[in-house]
Amino acid sequence: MSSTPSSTSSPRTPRPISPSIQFSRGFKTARPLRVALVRPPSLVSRYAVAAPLTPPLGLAYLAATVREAGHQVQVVDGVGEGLGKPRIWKNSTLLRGLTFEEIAGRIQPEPDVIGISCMYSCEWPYAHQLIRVLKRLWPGSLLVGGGEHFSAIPEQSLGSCPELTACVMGEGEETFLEFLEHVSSSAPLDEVAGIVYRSREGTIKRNGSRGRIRNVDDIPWPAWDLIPLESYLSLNLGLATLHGRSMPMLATRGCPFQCGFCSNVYMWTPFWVPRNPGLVLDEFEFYMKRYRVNDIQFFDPNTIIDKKWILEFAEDIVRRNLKISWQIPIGTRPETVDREVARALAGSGCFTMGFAPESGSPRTLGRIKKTVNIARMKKSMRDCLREGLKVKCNIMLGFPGETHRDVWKTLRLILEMSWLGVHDTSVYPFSPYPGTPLFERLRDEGRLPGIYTDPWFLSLNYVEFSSIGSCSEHFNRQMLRIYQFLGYALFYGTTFFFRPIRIFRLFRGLITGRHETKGETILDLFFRRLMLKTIPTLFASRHSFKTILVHLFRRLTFR
Ligand code: B12
Ligand code: SF4
Repeated sequence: MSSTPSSTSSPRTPRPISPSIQFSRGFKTARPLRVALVRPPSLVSRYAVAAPLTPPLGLAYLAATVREAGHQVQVVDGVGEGLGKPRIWKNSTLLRGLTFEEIAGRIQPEPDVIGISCMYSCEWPYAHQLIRVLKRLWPGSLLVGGGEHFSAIPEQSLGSCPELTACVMGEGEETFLEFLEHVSSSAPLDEVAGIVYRSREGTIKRNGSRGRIRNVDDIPWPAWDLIPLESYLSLNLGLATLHGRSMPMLATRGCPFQCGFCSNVYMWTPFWVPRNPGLVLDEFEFYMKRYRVNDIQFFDPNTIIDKKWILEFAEDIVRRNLKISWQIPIGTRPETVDREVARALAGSGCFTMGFAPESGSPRTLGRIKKTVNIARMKKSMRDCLREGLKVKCNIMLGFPGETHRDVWKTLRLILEMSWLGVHDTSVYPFSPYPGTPLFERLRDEGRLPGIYTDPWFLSLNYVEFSSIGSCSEHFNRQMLRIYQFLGYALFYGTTFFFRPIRIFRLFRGLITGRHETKGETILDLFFRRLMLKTIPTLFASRHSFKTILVHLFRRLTFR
């Protein structure tokens, strides 16, 4: 499933895949370090309708590996430990989670290494300040960054943040472990593949890249016991449709495609590797007993690539007689999804499925290197709908070079999807995320005004209406907003007009708290936020729409 990109270590080109490095399960360090892993709070636009809060899967994986190697590890989940404490930061941004002081107060004294996770570039302005605060408190600790943001622009991160010692690029487990080994034995960092670091002389150095972990079944399961998972589970938080206590999991790693707006190839290389389906289910069965979960939400960027694999996975769920639901919320590719696969998915409890056509214009698809056949995708959607799956589609508008004609073709696709019976859509403006080929092109052409400033980073977040910019040369941001509005209006207008029963189902889902579609979940989260704003004391954000109705009823009936 993998292909090899050109081999040059320039930050602008995909990193080469070095020969397979065996993940050393059972490795024990001779000199354990005190390691604190920190996730900063979530930052989204204060106008975001609904931005999901999810458990930190990557950090949980990293913590498990570090702990298994014998280090003393602590995780401070700046989101999960501060749920229900939203505040406004820098006027336009909603900060959800712990403040600098609260995070610092939770770190056990004198850590040798503090690892900061930054998954989203829009969260960098806060993470940046947090690093400064932590370095001031513990000048002797080494601060290391990891996650998508640091992997995308490590030199920029180190250059703008002198308190940072190194950035780990890409998949973190092996690289971070090797980094810790070098720190504990005071060995030179130039030997650690996969990092960019500040040398003793103060210069920023990029080491050679590291291959992806091949034997993924050996990676220790996420250390959820170090993370306040119950806070997320009890509030039914996650990225998928609310369906009870849902566990975030990975069935595969990476993606073999190279879309121009996605950082996959820089972060993961175009190498897709599935786990053994039986071991994925063993892990889930463990969670069922340990955390009383009933639903899996896969965080994989591309779960369904191999037909044999997905059929085996679905059959195994049936064979084990697991009474669970599961979801594939991130946009899937259509190649493997046919009627047989859709039937197997539905028969094994899968109930939601995301597709990502992104655009209805073949010209745009070519320009963004989204090698997808729209006719094939519509067929896959139809197969899923016929088997009773709830289908969501992701659309993007405003790509560089996109014309009005391209957008109209996309709007037509949106209408067709609604006509087919697709349940939900998202229509997002294109954002040039660091680490993506389109970002690099726009940056090199000088078309990203205010690049690397805090407002620029903050604008790269959930539907930031106030600062949405159009990267198309053919229409401006006002027009982009109109198109975006049109996209939603066409989709939901047509859906509710031709399928009015869905309006009833929507309200039923909101009232019962057991959702069938992503739209219900988004509205639920929206109501929670609205209530929090209007009647904050009564309605902490932890209450679901159903709980709010019960509260209201009790108040009205003086109970
Ligand atoms: C699932 C997902 C989500 C989920 C939740 C993800 C989560 N874990 O919390 C949801 C739906 C919430 C989400 C939201 C958004 N997402 Co998203 N998401 C993903 C996706 C598909 C998978 C992430 C994942 O769990 N991977 C699996 C785990 C194991 O990997 P990992 O988290 O990266 O962790 C590994 C390494 O990063 C590293 N690591 C991580 N932390 C640390 C820390 C240290 C110290 C070290 C050493 C290493 C390290 O080690 C880990 C183990 O190997 C990625 C794409 C991808 N391929 O990864 C996009 C991705 C991360 N998302 C992206 C974006 C842009 C967003 C949004 C901003 C979109 C928007 N328009 O608003 C929002 C964020 C808003 C917000 N502030 O909350 C971009 C980020 C690009 C960027 N530079 O900002 C990505 C890369 C997709 C893309 N377009 O290229 N997302
Ligand atoms: S957008 Fe999806 S299909 Fe394209 S490279 Fe990224 S993860 Fe793969």
